[in-house]
This record gives sequence, structure tokens and C-alpha cells, in this order.
Amino acid sequence: MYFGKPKTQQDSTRIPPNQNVTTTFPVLHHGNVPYYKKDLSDWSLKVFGLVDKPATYTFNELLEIDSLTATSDIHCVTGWSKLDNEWQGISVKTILDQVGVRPEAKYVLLHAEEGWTTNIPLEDFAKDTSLLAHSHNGEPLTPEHGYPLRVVIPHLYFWKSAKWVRAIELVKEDQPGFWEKNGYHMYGDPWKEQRFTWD
Ligand SMILES: Nc1nc2c(c(=O)[nH]1)N[C@H]1C(S)=C(S)[C@@H](COP(=O)(O)O)O[C@H]1N2
Ligand SMILES: [Mo]
Repeated sequence: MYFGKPKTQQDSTRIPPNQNVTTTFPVLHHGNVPYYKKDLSDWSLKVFGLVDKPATYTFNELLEIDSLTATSDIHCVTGWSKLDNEWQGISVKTILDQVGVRPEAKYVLLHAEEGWTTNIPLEDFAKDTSLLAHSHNGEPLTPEHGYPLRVVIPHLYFWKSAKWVRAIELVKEDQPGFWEKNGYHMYGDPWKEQRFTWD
């Protein structure tokens, strides 16, 4: 007799292997939560490296760029997944088009506060689904979740989604970021369970 799926079995087309769905929004990072002046005059986003026109954006300049809303799932390497996150922000592609990425650029190194970094192939970073998000589920990001701006790359483990991003560096060679130097995978595909260096 068939009684349907047991309740503990999750939708394997939606949930990558060995992930558990949570309805909370865990906070995970290394280092301290940064705080900024109310007018964000002490904040900027720099885009540099292998680009034709390096640029530094104020938060208001970024808000002037068309903002878009996209819903995606979070998969953290520590095993939790959070479904249906509505992110609002600026398309990564728009920024890359503005600075003009040079053909030699193949990877991106994201720089966040306190020298935290993470590496991503340019092809992945430039996907239509990649966002520089300022809001989550209709509210501005909280300080813990990356205020004022975080990266969201839904198809990779969430550690690639840098909170408190301050610079985007276009580079030729792949180089490990903070967690990648500490044993995490260089790419981080949750569907292939690329959690650690050796996976
Ligand atoms: N700047 C920075 N961004 C970071 C991290 C970090 O340590 N520093 N940790 C990553 C990890 S491991 C995860 S799972 C997510 C967690 O995001 P959340 O705290 O909003 O859930 O942020 C990612 N972005
Ligand atoms: Mo994570």
C-alpha cells in the first residue's frame, strides 16, 4: 500500500542533499557586525581590477539604479535552507556593464568589512539571478544580515553571498577567499554538496 511520502522526506528537486529547511533566519558570519552613520556617508561600494572604468558608488547612487525583486532559496553550508526569500536590490549585471569588464577577467573577489573575502567565477557572479540586495522580504537589511548591502548568489552555498560588501574586484586567476582558505570549497555548488575543499 502507498501512503505517500513520509513527512521527514523533503522535496529533493527543491532541497539540495543533506539540507534541512528552517523558517527562522539564522545569522552566520565571522567577525563583527559593522555599524554606519545614519546617512551612510561612511559607506561606499568600489568596483575595481580588470575593468575599463573603475567606480565608487555611494548608497544613494546605487538606489538611483533600477531596483528589482527576486525570490530565491538560501542554502547554508552548515545544513540549513530557508525557502522563498524575496530580495530587492540592484542587478549585478547592471553594475558590471557600467564599469566595463575586460575580457581577461575570469573571477571575482568580493571584499566585505574587516577584510573578509570570497571568490566566485565571473560567469556565476554575472548571472541574471545575482543581486546586490538592500532589502529582504520587504524590509531593509538588518545590521546582522548585511546592512546596507549584501550580495545574493542563489545557486551557490550562501557563504558566497557576502554581507557588508564594500568592493567587487575583477581578477584573472581564481584565488581563495576567507572561508575558502579555511577549508571550504572554491566553487560551492549545493546540489553537488561542494562543502569542503576535498568535496
Ligand atoms: N562579510 C561576510 N559575509 C558573509 C559571511 C561572513 O562571515 N562575512 N558569512 C557567510 C555565510 S557562511 C552565510 S551562511 C551567510 C549568512 O547570512 P545571514 O547571516 O544573513 O543568514 O552569510 C555569508 N556572508
Ligand atoms: Mo554559511
